[in-house]
Amino acid sequence: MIYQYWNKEMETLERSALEAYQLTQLKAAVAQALQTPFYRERLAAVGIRSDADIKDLEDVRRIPFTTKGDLRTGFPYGFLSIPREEVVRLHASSGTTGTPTTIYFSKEDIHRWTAFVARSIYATGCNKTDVFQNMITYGLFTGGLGFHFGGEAVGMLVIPSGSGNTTRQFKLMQDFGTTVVHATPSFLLHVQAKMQEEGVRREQLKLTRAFAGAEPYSEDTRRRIEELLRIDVYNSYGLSEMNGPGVAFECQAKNGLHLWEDGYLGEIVNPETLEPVPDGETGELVLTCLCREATPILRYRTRDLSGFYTEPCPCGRTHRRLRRITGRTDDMLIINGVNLFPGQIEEVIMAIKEVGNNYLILVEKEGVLDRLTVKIEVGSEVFRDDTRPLNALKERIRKTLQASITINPRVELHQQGSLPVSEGKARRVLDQRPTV
Ligand code: DLL
Repeated sequence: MIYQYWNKEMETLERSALEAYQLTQLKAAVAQALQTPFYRERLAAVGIRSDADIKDLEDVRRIPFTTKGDLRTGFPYGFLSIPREEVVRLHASSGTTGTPTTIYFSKEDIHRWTAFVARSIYATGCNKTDVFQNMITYGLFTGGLGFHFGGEAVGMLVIPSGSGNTTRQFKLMQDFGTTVVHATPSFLLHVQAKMQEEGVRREQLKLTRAFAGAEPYSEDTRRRIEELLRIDVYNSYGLSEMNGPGVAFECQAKNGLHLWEDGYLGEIVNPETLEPVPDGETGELVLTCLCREATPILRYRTRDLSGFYTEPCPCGRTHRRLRRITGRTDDMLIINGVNLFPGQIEEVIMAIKEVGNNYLILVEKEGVLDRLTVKIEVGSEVFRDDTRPLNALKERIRKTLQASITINPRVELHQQGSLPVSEGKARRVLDQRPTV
């Protein structure tokens, strides 16, 4: 395999030089943060009054963590560290769980972010001969414009199709010979199911690759999309607080996501003790933005669970790789006292070949007990007059799930296309238990 690099020098920089660069950037980020009242107070409390108080990379651990709650208290302009007139764009989180959080960008911030997205796209083997259909929400969400700018920087022809409207997406793919798409994995699965339904043949499309991210998905889901659509799927990770997409991305080796460490300083901590975990172990990812002046964010608790691979990547990049993010610390469900991550269910069911492309997890209260129901789409061939195969499949899924999650779920099988589909991030869990 011939690997291509957008910025070979930086992507393959020796670790010691990379860490020296990180230190310079960390000092700059701290200096910038000290421009905001929030960080001035937070940092003063631990004796950091100037960037000179940061002497080596280990000093990052002296900095207090920043949480989503902190960012909310600063809404709208509390974290802005440059004059308002220097700000050229804002992005915001959806705010479905409370006050939205806003990130501001200067011109230079947009350039730097764009370069990280371009680097990510290029690492998957794309170039200016590609036609790129960006099937993700544009607007305040970072996924649309982030990939749009990155795609243009690579020189690809970018089709800003946005999410939804599947029939129109097929038309665009056929008319313009789309080779690369970007979407959430759940939308890609929906696209594939619709393709079948509408009789669009794979041969009519020129697709080779997809970038899939913005929500967790399992390795089996990746494999499923790759097999059904006959494309390569690259995992793409990012979050609004760290600009958006382009934080960590898979290269052509497809074995973990390179965290672009010249832009983002990553730590893995135990979510309870907040102490670093031993090398390679799983914990909560904490990120410091090293590439933005308008909204400095230090040691942000992402809530995402991951860990670093310890062995080097065959592509030659020196930036460490994160393992697939399978869930968030705040995703965890407690069902009759047993801890369960929705990702564990996806891992089991997506490995069963009869299972279709969509599912929903329902949690209810039945008397004093919690009741877990997994609603799963399956192909129409299973729904026949003779219900024995359907019941047998249902029982097989139930048993496989129970063996893995140790909770006995109720399993419901539904016709392909009948469960709700989200155009943005999938909502996989419906927790209808009364809040106490
Ligand atoms: O989802 C940014 C993005 C856009 C990433 C397009 C990739 C592609 P937020 O809306 O702030 O930003 O959501 C960030 O989504 O903390 C994770 O919990 C989750 N997430 C994002 N990418 C992945 C992924 C964008 N590849 C939150 N795997 C993050 C698992 C992901 N979870």
